[in-house]
Amino acid sequence: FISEPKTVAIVGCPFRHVLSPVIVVYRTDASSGNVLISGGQPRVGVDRGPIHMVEAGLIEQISELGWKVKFDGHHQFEDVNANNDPPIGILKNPRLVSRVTEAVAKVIEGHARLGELPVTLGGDHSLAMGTISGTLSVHPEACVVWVDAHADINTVESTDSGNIHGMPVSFLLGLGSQIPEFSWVKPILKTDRIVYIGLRDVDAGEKRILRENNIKAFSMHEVDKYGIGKVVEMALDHVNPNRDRPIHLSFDVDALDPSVAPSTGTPVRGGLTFREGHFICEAICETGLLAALDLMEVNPSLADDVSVRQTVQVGCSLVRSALGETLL
Ligand code: B3U
Ligand code: MN
Ligand code: MN
Repeated sequence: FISEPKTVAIVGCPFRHVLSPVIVVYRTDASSGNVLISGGQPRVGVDRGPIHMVEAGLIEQISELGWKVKFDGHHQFEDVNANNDPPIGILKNPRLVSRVTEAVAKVIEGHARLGELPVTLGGDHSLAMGTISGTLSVHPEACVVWVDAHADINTVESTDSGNIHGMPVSFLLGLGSQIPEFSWVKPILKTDRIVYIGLRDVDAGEKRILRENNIKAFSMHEVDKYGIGKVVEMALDHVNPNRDRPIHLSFDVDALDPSVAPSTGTPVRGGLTFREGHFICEAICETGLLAALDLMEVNPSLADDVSVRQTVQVGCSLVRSALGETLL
């Protein structure tokens, strides 16, 4: 399904619908003595992660691996007015997220139809609603490998945060009550066509959803128990038993341990090592079935320069591993 000359299309999505952990200011209330926490307002808009990755030389690096690379600039989202977008229930910026992800879905679909391999740089993981919709509209038989600290499978009913980056999988599966603003998202993903690797911060409601729908997940516990090699093999045996389905790899950089990828919105300790993360990408590359790749949640807006550089470098090297870079 990837045509000759083998072409990667870089889809830069510098979009974030909510700036997760905001700079927190602690002060003490004079009368009560209580510590008050005042965060900045969640801000909506640009995320420079994808811009950093391209500036770090990602396009050239992919070319050196023998790919033809298409990149005509990052997607522009600033025309969307976040102020006209009141919450629906507690979902934050629902119209904005819907418009952005629908646009991304069309872009990914276009590249997939041309036989190109779309590599989407995010940006927050709500974007995967778009990328996976795009992939599945061209390759309905495709499967999804979702690498993340989080399951991102909250429904409209189960979400506590209202952050849509914690929900894209439920939208793709058609779980939970449907909201008209997202009617373009078709429930085209089947519960046995997605598998998780790296989970360690899963909400109680999400655990129930995973269990009730029999969705296969390899948490960090299984990575520790079996080793990453066995986990990837078991994951692929589940979603791709005959190794004949196209694979959409959606990689949230927060799957890696924060010591490896510190510059991300919701770091969770106890994550994948540098090598475990790369092994997943290398092993999926070796199948020859990679049809689309997301590298999400690189977030330079909070961390210091050293952490940003480290995370951007790791992001680029994960992409290279998925596209054929080998150690020997
Ligand atoms: N499960 C929580 C936290 C979370 C999910 N994804 C991220 N954070 N990045 C939620 O908000 O749904
Ligand atoms: Mn995620
Ligand atoms: Mn995550």
